[in-house]
Amino acid sequence: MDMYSTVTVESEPYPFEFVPKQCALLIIDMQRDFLEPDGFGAMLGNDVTQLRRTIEPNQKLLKAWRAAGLQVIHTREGHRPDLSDLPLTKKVRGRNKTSIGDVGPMGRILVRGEPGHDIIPELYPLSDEPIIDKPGKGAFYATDLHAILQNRNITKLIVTSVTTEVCVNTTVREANDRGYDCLVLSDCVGSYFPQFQVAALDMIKAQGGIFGWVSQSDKVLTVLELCLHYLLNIHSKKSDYFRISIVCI
Ligand code: C5J
Repeated sequence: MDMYSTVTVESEPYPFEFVPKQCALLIIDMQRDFLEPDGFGAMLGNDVTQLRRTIEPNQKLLKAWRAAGLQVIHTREGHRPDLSDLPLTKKVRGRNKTSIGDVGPMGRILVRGEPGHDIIPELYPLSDEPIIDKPGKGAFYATDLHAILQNRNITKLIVTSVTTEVCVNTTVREANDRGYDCLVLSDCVGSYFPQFQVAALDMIKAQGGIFGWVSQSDKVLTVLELCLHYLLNIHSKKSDYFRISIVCI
């Protein structure tokens, strides 16, 4: 078992199989405006603790995924500073006094380059990890995500982060229509609304996994650990072999 073998994660509605090297960890919209207590989400009256509980499991998973040398991709929801990619319908929906593009608690709300639009420091991308800037809820709409996945030979996605019923669900549905299999980790995705968290996960795994699979991060971590142990074993056996050969010479 290594990063090029098929591995299996205990999941619902049935085990999820993937080849680690052909699977990307897709971290959706872990942005300051959604998660921080003085961000846009909190300003609208949402309980950010419902999202913040996902930070720690995502950190653990990200650390392990990076250590295994696997593909990580981050997304951010937001718009151009001139708002030319912001539909008026999205701007005015909700009838809030302050909306997307206006000055909010952390700069202009959901505008690229503003502090609130950026990813939280706990999960900050490394310089070689692609960041997909998306104007919509789905990560495939008006982005180059599909091209990046195709070019890197990625066929399956482990999807995490926020919010479960909005950007995570939309992305998983878009991914389905493009031929990707998705595993969603319940402890790594969050909604401001506990009832939507449950319903959104149920919808993914219903009808034999109509949109994908649902599991927890510890199950993926176990599989990654097994792969890493296997690789370490192989390497230590190889170095034993080399040591013995050198001694024989
Ligand atoms: C929302 C998101 N909820 N990332 N965005 O507006 O789910």
